[in-house]
Amino acid sequence: MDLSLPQSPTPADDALDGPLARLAIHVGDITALPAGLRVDAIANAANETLLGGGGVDGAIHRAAGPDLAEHCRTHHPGGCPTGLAKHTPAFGLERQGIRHILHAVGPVWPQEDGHEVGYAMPGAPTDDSAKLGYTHADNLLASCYVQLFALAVRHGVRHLALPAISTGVYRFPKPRAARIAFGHAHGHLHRHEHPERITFVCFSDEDAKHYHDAIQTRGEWMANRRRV
Ligand code: AR6
Repeated sequence: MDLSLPQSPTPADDALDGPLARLAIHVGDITALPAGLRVDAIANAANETLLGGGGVDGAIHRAAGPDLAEHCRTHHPGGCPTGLAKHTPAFGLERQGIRHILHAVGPVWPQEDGHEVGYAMPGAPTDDSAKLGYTHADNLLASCYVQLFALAVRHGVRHLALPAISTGVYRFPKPRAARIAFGHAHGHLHRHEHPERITFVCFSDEDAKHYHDAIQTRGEWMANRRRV
């Protein structure tokens, strides 16, 4: 299912809304995207080994086949530190027109004794409506997106599909992660011609709602975030 994004009703919002035409939300499996979307690169929510795991990482490794892990072992023997991203070919996913996999390692949302300790910076607000950019995890997730977009530019990607990095096993709060993903995608598209399109791939309608909420309320939170 593809969902169109809300467009600006007022000219005053044009600067904010220009890149919206190049953003989309798709609900489904990132390893089985409709051919009509013409996605040529997908991002992976990897771990630091780059050798595969569960969740979207497991699905991508299964769809790409064993050559992917072998390539990572040979070309990225140190794996990838959290907050960075690495490029590989798409191997078995090339049958679907995908040429690149961009593997980002998102942060684990910190917990101690079962309690969230994500808002660690002194003076930071303590709920999820708080300004973005006050936690180390915010900045590491933001860094993933910056790195992914830089790799997409370097490899001439035209249409990049992004999963919701860190929001599964790594427990990053989903509304917060959607704001970070949208904010950085929007900022990148505002300044760059490539990729031409970015699609947020959500595994459920509920996950897609976090992106819709982030976009609809962007006027409230984008001005207040702490830029990194
Ligand atoms: N297509 C699209 N989205 C998916 C798919 C899929 N096939 N499968 C899961 N999701 P996660 P993380 C969504 O756990 O939190 C792995 O073991 C899922 O609903 O895949 O960054 C790695 O090896 C969630 O919203 O990634 C790492 O060890 C989002 O993808 C660790 O998990 C991310 O969930 C990374 O954890």
